[in-house]
Formats: sequence, C-alpha cells, structure tokens
Amino acid sequence: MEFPTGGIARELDTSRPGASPGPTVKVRMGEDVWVRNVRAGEFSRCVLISLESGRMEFVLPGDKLIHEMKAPEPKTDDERYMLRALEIAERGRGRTSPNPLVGAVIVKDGEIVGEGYHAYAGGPHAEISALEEAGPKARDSVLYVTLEPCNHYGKTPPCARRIVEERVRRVIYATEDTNPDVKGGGAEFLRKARVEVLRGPYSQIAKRQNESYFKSVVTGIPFVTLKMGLSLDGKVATWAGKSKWITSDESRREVQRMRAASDAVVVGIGTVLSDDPLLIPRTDDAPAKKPLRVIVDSNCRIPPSSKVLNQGDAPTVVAVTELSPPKRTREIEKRGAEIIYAGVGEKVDLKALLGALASRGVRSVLLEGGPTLASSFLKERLIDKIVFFTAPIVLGGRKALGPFEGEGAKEIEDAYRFRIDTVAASGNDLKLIAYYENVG
Ligand code: AOF
Ligand code: ZN
Repeated sequence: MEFPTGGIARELDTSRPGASPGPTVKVRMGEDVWVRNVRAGEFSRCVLISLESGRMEFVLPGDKLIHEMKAPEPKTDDERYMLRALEIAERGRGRTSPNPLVGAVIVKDGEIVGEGYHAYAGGPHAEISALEEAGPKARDSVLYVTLEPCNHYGKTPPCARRIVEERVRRVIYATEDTNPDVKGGGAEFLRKARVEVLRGPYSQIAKRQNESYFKSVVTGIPFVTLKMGLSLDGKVATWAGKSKWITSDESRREVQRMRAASDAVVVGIGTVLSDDPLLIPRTDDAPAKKPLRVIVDSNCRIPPSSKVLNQGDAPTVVAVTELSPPKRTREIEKRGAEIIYAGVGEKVDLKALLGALASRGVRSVLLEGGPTLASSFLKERLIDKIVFFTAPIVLGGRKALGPFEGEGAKEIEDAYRFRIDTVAASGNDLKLIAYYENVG
C-alpha cells in the first residue's frame, strides 16, 4: 500500500522477507509519511491510523492487530506468550457465543508445549485443550490464558481444579471473568492451592476482544454495533433512496465478516421494504453459525414474500408490538419466522427487544439501519459502537438521508457523544470506529 506524498517523506521498506519488523512510525498530524510495501497480511487488510492523544500512527509489522486493536510489539516473554494466546483465541470468533473467546498457551523451559482455544460453545475450554496438548509437560509449566480460569461446573468441569491437578506452577491471565452466572474465584482457588497467579499483560486488549461478552454478562443487554456505508458528505442513500453500492468491495467484504461474527443482525422494516435484503453473511471462510435475522416491524408490515422469510436458511425474528394485527403475525409465523412481541405502544420497545434477544443467547447485535431505526437506538442510548465506512463520493441533495433520521439535536450540547477509536483504510474507503461515550 502506498501513501503518495508531497513534501518531506520518510520511506520504510518492510517488503524484504526476513526484514526486521519495523517499529511504529509516529508522525505529527499533517506530516507526510510514505509507507511502502507494508506486508498487509500481518495486519489483516489495512494500515491503521489511530488518533490516540492527537497523533496519527501508521502501524507497521511488529505490532499485531487483535480484533481491530493494535497490540504494541511485545517486549517481554510474558507479553509475547499472552499475545499468542489472544491471537489464537480469535480463531473462535463467531463460533463461541454465548461463551467468550479464550486462548491459552503453556510454556515450559522457554518453549511452547501446548496451545488451545475455545472453539465453540459447549466445547472444551481453552485451558483444557492446551493442557491436553502439553500432557505431562504441563507439570511445573507457566500457563498463559486470556481469561481468568473458571471455577464452576457448567457444561464442563472447572478449569482451575484441572490446572492444580496438572501441577502447573504459574498462571498468568489477561483479565478477570465478570460473568455473574459462574461462581468466579478461579484465581483465588489457584492461589489457595499454591499456584502462583498473576494478572496481565494486555488486559485492555483482552477486554476488547470480548467486548460483547463482557457487556452482556454484566448488563443483560447485548452489545450493539451500528454499521453504515456513507458518502463523503455523510449520506446513506441518494435523494431517490438508492444505496447500492456506496462503498467499495473491500468494505462490503468486511461487513460480511462483521455479520458472520455477530449473534444477530438487526434492520428496520424500511430497509426490508426498500432493499429486500437476505441478511446472510457471505464469507470465504468456513461458514460459522449464521446470525439470527431480526426485523424491527412495529405493525407487522413485512411482506410474506420477503427474502428474509423465505430464503437463506437462518432463523428470522420479526419484532412487533402487541397492537399488530393477529392476521399478519400468523401469516409470518406460517413462514417459519418467530414473532417477538416487544411493547404495547405504537413502536417496538427496543430495550425489551434486546432483553428478549439476550434471553435467546444473543450477546452481539449488528445494527444495519436504516436511519429511522438507528436514530431510535441512538435516542435510547443503546448503541455501543459505530462502524462507518465512508466512500470518497459526494451524493449531495438536501433530501438524501444521513445515518440518523428523527428529530436530532437542537443544541450542540444535546449531541450524543462518541469517542473516536480508530480510523483505517478499507479499500478506497475510510473505516471509522467510535465508541459511545457514556457521559451524564
Ligand atoms: C468458555 N471457554 O475457554 C473458558 C470459559 O458452560 P461452560 O461450562 O462451557 O462455561 C462457560 C463459562 O466458563 C464462560 O461463560 C466463562 O465464564 C467461563 N470460561 N468459557 O466457554 C473457555 N475459559
Ligand atoms: Zn474453564
């Protein structure tokens, strides 16, 4: 990837095989940098630019990308092994929910003797897989695990107990397990059994890796990501309502990956009426569990012939209010979709809907619009994260819609505030990630 530059340029050639990984190049905002031949594979698809403390950072080999987050180049052995555990945990993305992603690495005499990750809900925990691989070598070893080992009998027996039995000398975990449904106290159990226990490094990255899990186990509400494709002037469609295709192929592929990693994909009835989407992830990788398709349709206006009701081999939920005509809801149920009654008013009660989805095991929701539904979610402060793909096209037009419809803020102070987390290149588009700033 090349960044053309005028003026002073710094050149970095990272293309030579075996070239030592370059450091992160820090430049002042506005300073031109020419980054040549970055080995894209290392960073999955893009050069990252983050705006931490007002500086831009181009990420070069040496730093790893774990779930969109830049992990600084490891400096110690502990960091190196924990980063490896975080990296292998990613293999379970889209398959473990409602359980978390977990990775484990066992090290004996400076050598990795076992690795494991949680591959699917109900399957063996990461620690157990790693211990099995290590066999007798687990004795006197150090176990690196991205989540505090469990101490409960769930679908599987407690990992903490097994770790003690295998006589592991030290356990280093990245972050604690805040799941109130499990007993907790894995670290304490290990300490009592005279296993050395340490927390960190990379706690922040471990939390981010399981952001949906951590939010939903604590609050009972799924983690909601709003995804939109925008033009440079912030429109999501032309004045005539055309939105295919604003963004580049690369961004559309990324959206498919986001769908595959989500437990549910949510759209408003307006989107179904105008686009008739299938809402199925189309990815090159082996098919993961297909997300639940959810249509927010207060009055149950969805045409029985819609693709989501007839195609795609994935469960579909239509969320309506109690006021919906029973004749229509029955018709939809006949097509095999589930009706969720959320609220008794004119509009679907979104919090109630999210609660109902949570009780069906949904931890992460990808909200794909349209602008009316997005503004309802925003108003209820239910959006945790925004991912915008901005294409370098200008649509113009007073009547062309933006990502949020509805009344909007009158005063600047009334704005909903987000924190910019990442700005990255995505094909010819800009990918922007922002988190809701829960102030006041
Ligand atoms: C996992 N995988 O690698 C670890 C987990 O229903 P169970 O028995 O599989 O238990 C799930 C809980 O176990 C999960 O919510 C989390 O609190 C804890 N740790 N879970 O699925 C793992 N280490
Ligand atoms: Zn466990």
